[in-house]
Amino acid sequence: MSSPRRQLRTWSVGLLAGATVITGCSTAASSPDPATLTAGPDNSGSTAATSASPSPSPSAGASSATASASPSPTPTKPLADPVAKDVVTGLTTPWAIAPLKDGSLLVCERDTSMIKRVVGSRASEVQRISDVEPGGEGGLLGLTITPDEKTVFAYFTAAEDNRIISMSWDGTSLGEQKTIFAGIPKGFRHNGGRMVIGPDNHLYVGTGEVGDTSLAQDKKSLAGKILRITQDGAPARGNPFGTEIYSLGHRNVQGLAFDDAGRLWASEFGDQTWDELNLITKGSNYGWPEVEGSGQAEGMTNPKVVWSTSEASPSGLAYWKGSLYLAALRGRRLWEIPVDGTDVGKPKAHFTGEYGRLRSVTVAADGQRLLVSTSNTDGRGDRQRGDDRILEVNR
Ligand SMILES: [Ca+2]
Repeated sequence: MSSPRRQLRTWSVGLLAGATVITGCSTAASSPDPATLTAGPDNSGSTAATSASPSPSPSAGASSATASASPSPTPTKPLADPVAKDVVTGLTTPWAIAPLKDGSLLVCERDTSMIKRVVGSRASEVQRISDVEPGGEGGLLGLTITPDEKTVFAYFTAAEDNRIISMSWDGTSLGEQKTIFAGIPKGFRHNGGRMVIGPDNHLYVGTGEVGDTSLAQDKKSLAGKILRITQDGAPARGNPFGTEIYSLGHRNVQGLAFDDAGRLWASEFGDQTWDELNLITKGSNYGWPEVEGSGQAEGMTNPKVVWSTSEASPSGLAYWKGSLYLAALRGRRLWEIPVDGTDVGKPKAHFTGEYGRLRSVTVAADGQRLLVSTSNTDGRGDRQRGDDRILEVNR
């Protein structure tokens, strides 16, 4: 574990502008420390946060090798401001992007049930997924592809449930739909849907509590959880409760990303006040509905960052160049959160209001840029010319 001192901070952005929030952390045995940080809506000057670590070694965790490959301290060279340009326009409710090594993209559309391929600036239909029943926040949601690009997974809302299918991918077309996991509760709202393949090759899946808050704490329900399953849909070995459940107490997980040390981060919609960025550990309870944002509840893990819902309403999440990038729907901006081990620096906003609602953010297959999709055709946005679009972000 890294120094307990540095696990005790929750950045607070928004409602309590300038206020300090000090919270407990997931490890009950950690000693409290009066470390304080203040965070306000001021989005300038955050680069210092990434380089302020007094320690050259980010962590002593089991998987720290990748993070500490260099014996010297973290370089301090600040990154240039990110610049965005259109990759493709004219999409309808794009929800998730699966980048391919040849530079093209697979993208799924929530409301059309379609998987499209984007080559250059042109999108064309690959396949309409059958059995999708779009409605409310449901529809064709998650999409991810294995590193060998042979298998595609999709998460969608069907007639009775949310489910996950796999399909083979041969470079041009998708094979037969195979349901690998069914029975995730569905609702008009809070259907979760994000999927990511972990360093262990298992699928990590964010679900929502479908508007029934009690389900989030119910270990017998798949709602309001992060699941960890094999690519065949079985509970992954080593899960904390002997089931598919990896963590609980979530309201509606919308973003999942692994950092370069193999830690899992998740974004989550709050209710009326606080959206969350959480560092996910096996078996931990993230508080909902007992706690929204940070609290003192026994046995519950506090977020690393909270935002007022008007500044975030977070969806997709990606780790790139030492930071997490979080796409904000209602907040209409891309949040950058510097990561240093298990600690985070001051969040910084990019593109505020420029592109409207942002749904997903994914690292391109070559690692050189981010791909960010808008969500202005989802019924809650103001449609601009060209919406919805996928942007390429460079810096
Ligand atoms: Ca929480």
